[in-house]
Amino acid sequence: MNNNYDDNLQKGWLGKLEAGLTKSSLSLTNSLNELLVKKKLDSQTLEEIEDVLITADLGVETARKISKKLASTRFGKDANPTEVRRVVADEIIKILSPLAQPLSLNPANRPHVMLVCGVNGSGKTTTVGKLAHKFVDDGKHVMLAAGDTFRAAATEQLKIWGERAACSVISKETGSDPAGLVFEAFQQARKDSTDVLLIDTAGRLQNNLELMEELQKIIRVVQRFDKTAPHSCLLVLDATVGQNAHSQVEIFLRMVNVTGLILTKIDGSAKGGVLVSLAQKNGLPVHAIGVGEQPDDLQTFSATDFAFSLLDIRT
Ligand SMILES: Nc1nc2c(ncn2[C@@H]2O[C@H](COP(=O)(O)OP(=O)(O)O)[C@@H](O)[C@H]2O)c(=O)[nH]1
Ligand SMILES: [Mg+2]
Repeated sequence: MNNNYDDNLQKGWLGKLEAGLTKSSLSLTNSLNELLVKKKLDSQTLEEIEDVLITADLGVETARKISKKLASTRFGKDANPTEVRRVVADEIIKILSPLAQPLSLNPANRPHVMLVCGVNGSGKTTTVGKLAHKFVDDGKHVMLAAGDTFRAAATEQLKIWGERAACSVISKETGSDPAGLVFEAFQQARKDSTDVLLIDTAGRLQNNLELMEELQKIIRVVQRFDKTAPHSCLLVLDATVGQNAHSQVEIFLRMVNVTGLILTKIDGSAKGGVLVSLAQKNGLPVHAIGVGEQPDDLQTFSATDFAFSLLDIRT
């Protein structure tokens, strides 16, 4: 009974992941399938495969690696699209597996502080809401800090997520100092024996310096209570921006000590492959991916599920 339930749950997840990655998968697999009709794996075909992989945002390095692998194992043979897709998937799994690390809470942290950052519209507030749901479901006592005091709508949006997840939201009027708000939130969290404090932030990238100062001030404030905080510093990236995600990672790495990534909007993106080049380049853990706007549309990241869905491989 339990196994069936787990199986169904697993199928549900996979179905969502596959559906989410449909756009990315279609463009990649169609290009590969079309390219490989009646072809031998010669130098020209390998180069063309490389181009397709680069176009799918997998990155130049990964594309080269895959074409080398194909050259060393299948050179001169008929290009079987299914086999090629399998080789691509296996390479992606190799790259992503070490980075697929679920987000974990350390119970020694009272509370465990998660700072969530990223540019405007990347999905920070939504991700904070989804994480709140997940932790509440796990029986944790969760508190949210509405650190994006720049936009009134952001606070309202977080309050709605807080209500849905039945956890408290600490907020202040628009324009308040986010660090002051976080100070109050931390005090309250300690009083309430909160397990996890999730801090939403603003993402005004048009003013890098201000944003950096704001984030660093928030960090200084939490470190007054706990030198080891924030225990997680999550960078939220929108998968639809493709290669732009690289510059966002660079910018945020200069501002804060990013401990892991969450990639959102995989469901609306044809550029899900960018996750592979991001991983290859930065070696940052990938904790979860967003596949929709509902509370349970945040999946723990699995390299194999991701690669098989992206290459449309069914087991
Ligand atoms: N389809 C889809 N939409 C998402 C996902 N995550 C966030 N969104 C939507 O993206 C928009 C911006 O999200 P928001 O959380 O407000 O971004 P923020 O500015 O970084 O806080 C909202 O309309 C969200 O509903 C996701 O994984 N999939
Ligand atoms: Mg927001």
